[in-house]
Amino acid sequence: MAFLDQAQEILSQGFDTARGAVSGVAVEQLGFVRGFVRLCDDGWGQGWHERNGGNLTYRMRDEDVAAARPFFNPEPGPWAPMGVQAADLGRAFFLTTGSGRYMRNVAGDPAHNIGIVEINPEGDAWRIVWGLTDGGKPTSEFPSHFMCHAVRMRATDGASRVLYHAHPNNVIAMTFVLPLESRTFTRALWKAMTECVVVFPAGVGVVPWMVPGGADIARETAAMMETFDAVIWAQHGLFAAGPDFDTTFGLMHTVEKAADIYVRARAINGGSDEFLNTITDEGLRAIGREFGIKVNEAMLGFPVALEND
Ligand code: 2HA
Ligand code: ZN
Repeated sequence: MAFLDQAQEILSQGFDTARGAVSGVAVEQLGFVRGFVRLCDDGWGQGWHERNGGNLTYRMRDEDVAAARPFFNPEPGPWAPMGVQAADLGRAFFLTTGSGRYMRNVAGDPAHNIGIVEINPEGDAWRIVWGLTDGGKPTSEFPSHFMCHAVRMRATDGASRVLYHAHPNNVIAMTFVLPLESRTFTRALWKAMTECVVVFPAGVGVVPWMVPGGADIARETAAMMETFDAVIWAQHGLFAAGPDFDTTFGLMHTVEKAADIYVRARAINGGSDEFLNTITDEGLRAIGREFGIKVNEAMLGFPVALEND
């Protein structure tokens, strides 16, 4: 009997090991996981993810869940309360980077550095069903991601699925010198590069400096995401939302590139923001008309005709 017990134990350990090995490889091959991993690697390549900086989440489609489910852990982890709630994300599944894990390491070992969490029916707790091996947990910014997902999902009729947080240098540098207002940042960025108004026609939100990682910054950021799909955190970084990995990475990239140009233009202008040449508000409106895009009028000055009234 003892021999049989031992044999059974060895067999089941063998199954678990084999299952674990196959699961890692199999989940990694799924399209949404490959897109997620590529974004992490691209962000690292851009220099936006020092040490464990930055994080990424993806709200999975039903078909993503169905494809990954055969490889879920035999026993899900325990429920962990989030300190925030969004009832319409109850029972959703997210792919997420891990707390304290490095973007630099994601491509080399996805199962260790990222994982899939399931949300409880009430929408206020997660549990790990795949990945984040060796005691990992979802990103410390999961509450902010979660609340922003809820808002962007509603604002886009379900289209928004990706939430990306990074620490790009020039966006952060701008938060040292400009008033921390959405309108000021939006105008500076729109006028830094012609296509910005097409890429983020609503503008960018700005959240003043706050302690990261908690429910307070999650609520502030989510409130901004009612209007904007890009929100700057002063002295910290940027949050970007989008329907897929390309669009979301592209948004992060475009905002940071515009910030880079703005910072350079000010530097070669002796630090002043009084530029000799700039894009006018009428120019921004004209781009909107030409590209069939609704530009957020609240960010623009009065039309010339009104100003002269
Ligand atoms: O993951 O970026 O904001 C580390 C962070 C926290
Ligand atoms: Zn951060």
